[in-house]
Parts: sequence; structure tokens; C-alpha cells
Amino acid sequence: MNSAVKNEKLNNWIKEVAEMCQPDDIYLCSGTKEEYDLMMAKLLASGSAIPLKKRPNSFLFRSDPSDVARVEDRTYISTSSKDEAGPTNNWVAPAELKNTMKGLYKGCMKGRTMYVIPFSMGPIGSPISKIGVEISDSPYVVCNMHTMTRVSSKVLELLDAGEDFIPCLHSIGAPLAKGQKDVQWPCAPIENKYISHFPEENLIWSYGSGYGGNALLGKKCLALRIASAMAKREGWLAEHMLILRLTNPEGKQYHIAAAFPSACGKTNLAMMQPSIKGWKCECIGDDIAWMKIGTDGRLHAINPESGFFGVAPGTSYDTNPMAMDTIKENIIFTNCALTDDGDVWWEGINDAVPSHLIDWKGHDWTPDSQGDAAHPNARFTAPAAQCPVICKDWENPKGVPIDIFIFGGRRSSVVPLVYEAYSWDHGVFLGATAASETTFANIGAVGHLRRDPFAMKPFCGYNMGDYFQHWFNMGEKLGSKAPRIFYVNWFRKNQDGKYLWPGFSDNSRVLKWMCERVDNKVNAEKSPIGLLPKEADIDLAGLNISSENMKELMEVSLKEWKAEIPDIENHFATFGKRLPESLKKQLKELAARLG
Ligand code: GTP
Ligand code: SPV
Ligand code: MN
Repeated sequence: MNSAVKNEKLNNWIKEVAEMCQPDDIYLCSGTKEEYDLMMAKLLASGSAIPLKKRPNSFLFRSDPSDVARVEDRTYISTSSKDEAGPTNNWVAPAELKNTMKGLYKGCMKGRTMYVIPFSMGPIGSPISKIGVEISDSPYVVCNMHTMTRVSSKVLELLDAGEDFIPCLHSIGAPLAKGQKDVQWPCAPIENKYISHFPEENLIWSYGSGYGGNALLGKKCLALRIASAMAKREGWLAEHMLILRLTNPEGKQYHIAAAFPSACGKTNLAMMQPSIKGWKCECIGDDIAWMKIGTDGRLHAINPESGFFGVAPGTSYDTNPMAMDTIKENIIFTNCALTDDGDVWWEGINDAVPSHLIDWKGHDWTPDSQGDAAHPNARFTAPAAQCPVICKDWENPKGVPIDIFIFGGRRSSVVPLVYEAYSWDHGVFLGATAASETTFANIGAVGHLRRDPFAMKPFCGYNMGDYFQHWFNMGEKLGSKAPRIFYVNWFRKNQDGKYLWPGFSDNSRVLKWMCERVDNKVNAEKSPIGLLPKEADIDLAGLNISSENMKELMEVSLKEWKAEIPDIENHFATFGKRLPESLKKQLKELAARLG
């Protein structure tokens, strides 16, 4: 190893893993630019990284076609009893899972270097931050972790001084025999992939995938699955939420945290530039929020990450100009298409479709080719600090006080553009019953409706029935200082399958209504599902949208909503005794209001 570690737990763990995985080398990371360049040079030499002429210090990677997204079917919450993991998680007993995985880990780093990556989620040294150490055999993971988390020798100093850490073990699961040539994207077959969490001992073991949340273990594994379990124990919240600051023309600030399922618009809303005059939006985080009750009794949010792992397809100067300006340099692109002049391309980046590209699989592509040029879950890894509208308080260890929570999802029908919860408890019901059409962000069927409570179904590290109760408890603690709760659907379609709402910067119109509700400037219309905006209260100035479209967007069909009830009942039934009484009460009240 290139330098010494004084933290005994870390030292022992490194030894233990090295004995099991048998790497050729061990490298302790310090997070410097030189280190990043060294890793990238290695990836260039092996042919894994493709330099992009058009973007300084930026590189394209092509994954194995079998390793393009998170694998929820292979993701485990391994608690001592199955009941603790609950009905939304896969479960195997810790001893059995560890035994299986030890078999896979044995010798799995042969022919490779084992990287030890000390990182901080949240500003280094802040009392709300958590330290993790990822061990990985992938230099691609090292580079991505540099951007997505705070990898630093300062973290090592904290560890040397005795601070604790969350061990995150990762292997791509592709040992190299002597003289064996490496492939562009080494990984294990799907049946050998395991993304395992042991929340009772704050431990993560991941094997077989090099992609996104399967491999960058600070993100979903630590900051959501392990952190949600810690948050439950310690009385705070770890959520799949963007954080933004909205400032009205009078200069009043509002902080909004919004939970949408994967690939349902968090990055876009986080960087949105309002189309309404005088309003300003700044980004604090685009995927994860850690929230604690402050000394003022309010809920304060920080973004534990330091980068964006954003969906590329659909990102353009029309839809998300701030993301486009963020990704001009120092970017890792994964599974995007390559243009002949050395730039990246994806569906929706602009109107001009090039006559020739190399697609995400490395094949020639023309507009006549079958299939997308970029994979639908192609991503960019970008430093948050490069975002032109990053909020000056994005690294403030105190966080920002949340005024508004938003839940939502992708629903082509039934759910109106926006409505407000009657109360905190009703808001928890809206979160608990949130449903969305599935996307390419998970390997599996796309486009089918599933309940994805709080956009946390794949990310809750314990029994979700208890998670619902935790939300009720937080509401009780917050009392009158609790954020107001809203539900949105940017994705309602008309009969021709066209989106009814323009979305993106025009979503500011909906946020404005929410702020006016918070300030008691406008009344709302009672409906069976919640409070709806009065027709004139959504600011449509300068927007060319017909009143029929608005009507269709806002429609609440009693028939359609009554049909949701049995589905919610089935959803709730899966939690058995762990379902909070308050949710049963809310469901009864909804059914009664629907008549
Ligand atoms: P994860 O990173 O997977 O958690 O996704 P995310 O929630 O950050 O989703 P993102 O903002 O990357 O959006 C995913 C896709 O939805 C992109 O193709 C966007 O163009 C599209 N999208 C985002 N916002 C809107 C919107 O307001 N309207 C419409 N029609 N599409 C949107
Ligand atoms: C998501 O799927 O919600 C993501 C991408 O943010 S990943 O990091 O792969 O989980
Ligand atoms: Mn996400």
C-alpha cells in the first residue's frame, strides 16, 4: 500500500478484504486531481475511457450491455429477521448472504488493484456528515467517487484521529488470470450480482456491477438505505429528494424538497429556471436530502453529495440549460453516443440528429438504425460546484429550512397537475400512496404502474411500515413548523399520448402557487383528493396553453379515483401489522370523500 493508516478498524478491514479478494496491489486514495488524472490515464490506456475532443477533461465510457442500471431484484436488506426488512425489500439472512458473497469475493480482485477510497457524505468535519470508506477494484468507480462524494486525505486524518466510518465493499467481480486481457467494462453476470446492506451493523457489500448506484456506494447504498435506517434510530430523515431555493420578486426565500422516483424529474426541477418574471431558483441538491430538526424547531436539509449523476437523454438547452452549462468540462459520460467530431450525443439533446454516430454499444449508428443511439439511462457525472445556479448555501453545514415538500411521479392519467394535502397526516398518506410508471433507471419492465412510496421503494433500508410511522412521528415533533405538503404530476397525457403540461421551466408556475398557499395569499378548492388551485391562481402569463388542456390537466375523475382505492388497499395490506393506524384512517376518509 502507498501509505499507512492509523485507524485500527480500517486497518483490520483493509487486511481482511485483501486476504479475501487477493488483489495484486493496494492503493490508498487521497482525492487529489493528480490521482484522478492517474486513474483516468489508466482507463485511457486500457481503452475503457474515450477522450472527448469537444469537452475539456471529459471522457465517455460504454458499459457492458447487461450492466446499464440499478438492479433492484439483486438488492438486499439483510437484517436479522425478514420482518425488519419488510415487504418492499429482498431479504436473505445475514449469515447466509455473507457466506454466499464471501464465496464470490474469494480471489475476485486477482490481477487488479484494490482501491481504498475514504469519503465524506456532507461537508468534511461537519457534525451532520457521515464518513464512508469504499474498497473497490474499479478505477472508474474511483473517478466517479471523486466527483460524487468528498474523497480526501482530510477524511483519512479524521479516521486516524479515531472517527468511525461505514465500510462499503465493492468488486466488479471480474478477476484477471495471468496474461488475460481485460475487457472494456468488466462485470459479473446478473445472477452473481449482489447489492447487499446490513443496516444493523452499518455495512455495505456490493458485487458484480460497475454501474451507478450499484457501484458508487456513497449514493443509494450509504446515503439512502443505510442512512434511512440510522435516521429512523436517531430521529431524522434521509430522503430521495432534490433541494432547491426559490426566491420571489420581493426577495422572500422558500426552500423546497421534492421526492420523485428515479428518472422522474428531480435533476430538472432542482436546476429549473423559472419562466415567470422576477422569480429565481437555485440548486442545493438533485437526488438526496438529509434533514434534521434544528434549534429553531424547523426541518433543515443538506445535500450529502458533491456531484450530479444525471440522466442524459432529454437534457438540452430547452429543457435543462443549467445542466447543459454544468457539463461542459470535467465530466464522465456513461453510455452516451459519440459524434464523429468527438462530442457526446443523446436523444433529445437538440433537434439536429447527426447522420452518423457511434452508439452506446460502440456500433455505427445512423438515423435509420434500430434502437436508441444513447442508452435511455445514459448518465453524466458532474461536479455540483460547476452548476451555474448552485446556491451559495449548498455546503452550509446548517442546511436550509424546508418550507415545502413535494411528492409526485409519472402518471399519464388520473393524477392532476398539482394538489395540496389537507394536513401533515394527509401529506404522509400522499407520500405513502405515491405511484409512478417505471423507467429505465432500474433493470426490469418499463412503463408499468407501481406504488413507490415517497420515491423510496428501492431505497428504504428497513420495514417501510415503520418508515411511514417515522414520518408521522416527525410531523408530531415539528408541529406547526412542519413543511406544507403537495403532490404533482408533470406527466399527464391527452388521448393522443401528448404531454398536457409543458413542464420544465413552466413548473415554476406550480411552485409559485405553492408559495402563495404557504403565505396564505390564495384560497384553494376542496376536492375529495385534496386542495386544488382555483382556476385563476396558477399564473399562466405568457404561456400558450388552452383552457381545455388546463381543464384536462386538473381533472379529478371520481370514477378513476374510486378505482385507485382497491389498489391502495392491496398496497397497504402488504405491510400487515406494521401499517400505521393513521394511514388506515386517511384511506377511510378519502373513500368517504369520494362517496
Ligand atoms: P434520477 O437521477 O434517476 O433519480 O432521476 P431524476 O428524478 O433526477 O430525473 P431527471 O430530472 O433526470 O429527469 C428524467 C427524465 O424526465 C428526463 O428525460 C427529463 O427530460 C424528463 N423530465 C424531467 N422533468 C420533466 C417535465 O417537467 N416534463 C416532462 N415532460 N419531462 C420531464
Ligand atoms: C436513481 O436511480 O434514482 C439514480 C441513479 O439516481 S443511481 O445512482 O444509479 O441509483
Ligand atoms: Mn435518484
